[in-house]
Amino acid sequence: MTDLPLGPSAEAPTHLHLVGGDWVPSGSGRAFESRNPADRRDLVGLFQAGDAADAARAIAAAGEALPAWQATPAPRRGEILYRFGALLAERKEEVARAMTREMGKVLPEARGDVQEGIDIAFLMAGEGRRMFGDTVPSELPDKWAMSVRVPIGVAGIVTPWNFPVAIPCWKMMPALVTGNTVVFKPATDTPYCATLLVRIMEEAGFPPGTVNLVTGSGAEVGDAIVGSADVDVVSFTGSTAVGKRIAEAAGRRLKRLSLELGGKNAIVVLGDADLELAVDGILWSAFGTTGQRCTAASRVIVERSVHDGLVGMLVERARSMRLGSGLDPTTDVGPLINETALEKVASYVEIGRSEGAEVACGGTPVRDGDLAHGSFFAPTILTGVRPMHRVAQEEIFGPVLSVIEVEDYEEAVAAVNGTRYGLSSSIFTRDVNRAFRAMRDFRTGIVYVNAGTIGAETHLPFGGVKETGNGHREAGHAALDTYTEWKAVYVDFSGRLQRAQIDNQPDGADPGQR
Ligand code: UN1
Repeated sequence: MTDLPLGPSAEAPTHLHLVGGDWVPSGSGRAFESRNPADRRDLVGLFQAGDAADAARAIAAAGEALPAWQATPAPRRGEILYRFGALLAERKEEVARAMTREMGKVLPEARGDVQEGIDIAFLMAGEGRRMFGDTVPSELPDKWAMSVRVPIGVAGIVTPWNFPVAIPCWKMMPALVTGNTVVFKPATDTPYCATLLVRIMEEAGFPPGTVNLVTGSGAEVGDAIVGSADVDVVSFTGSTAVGKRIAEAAGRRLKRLSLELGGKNAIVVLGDADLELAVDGILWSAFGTTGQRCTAASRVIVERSVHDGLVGMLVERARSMRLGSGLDPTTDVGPLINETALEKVASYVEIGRSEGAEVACGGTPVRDGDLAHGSFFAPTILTGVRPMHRVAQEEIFGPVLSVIEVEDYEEAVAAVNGTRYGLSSSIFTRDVNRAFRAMRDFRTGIVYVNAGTIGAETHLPFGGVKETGNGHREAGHAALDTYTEWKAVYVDFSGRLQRAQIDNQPDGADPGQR
């Protein structure tokens, strides 16, 4: 992100912040550009380089909107989510195309990203009429006991660029339906997608101040949101390093925090697997979204008996994958998000080589012809990787797949679990007993059998163990836990004082009176 003085641009529209229902410029007087990663000559737009004062104004607006929004019955709030889901469905193609242009993923995947936003909107709209609590018997006669979910307050939503619609929706939909108001800070690589999304939310009827948008850097806007005493819950998806910093800042204020962080996801291929199917699953998981998913497969752990055959098939298919603009229907793999990402990916290939891995295909940026103006990197397969090599341990977030050869299932499990992350994992086998063992043994928040590591559905909990997060889950009804407090309510209709744990015991007398 390079800051520019803010002024009208002949080249591209300038977009504003949404604060308390008004579209307003940043007080900073600065702007930043968003460009197409497939062709940097294409300027998508100019966006406000927000600062801490902008964040503070948005937080105040969210706070002001809170009482009315909390007082709105949850089913009514849900109806606005339904309208949003329906509008997003109507505008799916437009939003998907904007996403491909701004973020680079191929159009069918961009449509999938928008669809995930629609799905969570409808799922959470329904929560407006569920949001189950417990109604349980009291241990005392003539007494009622129940628990209800209550909103926490202002939610700070800090999102990455790799799912520019789905992830903000995963976070904002449960936050809003449960009665929180939102300050949304999207990644600086995808501010246009965020602006479109918020405009559609506005059109759906979210009242002024319930959703506020502030664009700008993590250092200025993100830190201001996380550090604010008036933000009650923060949800962040991004790197483990940034997540740890946020956890420290939020911890100082005992703030509710949901973190969705790195992954080093593995696909295990056993000797009895359907290899054609495994190859399809591996390529889709490793090179889909150019490897830029938290759930992407970056390791294949394969039994010796099928290692050479599998590698041969993978390399042949990977070599034939076409790089290009995601808007071109013949493209298999789009660009990386920016040049910094490309340099990081290239450096990991070198690290792999220096550790003794062999580059079986890819390994270099691609700058020929039409690709000269984008950040393209060839789908890369490294062989001869050992489980403790850096390329098998660290998140690369690009189209680099490490192949690890193992002797048997036990060695495969040790390799799957031998990283600091634990998001997604998969096994290809025809042996039902070993499939069930994998479901038990793989220490990840998501396990797939005979499918790749990507493609989670929005009505199941999404998240991981170890340094992938801090124990929260997104999506599914589990997402409600991030954005609500439990309130336990007791109603005594006996008309007399009843002491729990005392008056209902056989020796009901107070020990002090015995
Ligand atoms: C992410 O990469 O952070 O399961 C989210 C999947 C998608 C979501 C990925 N449904 O790959």
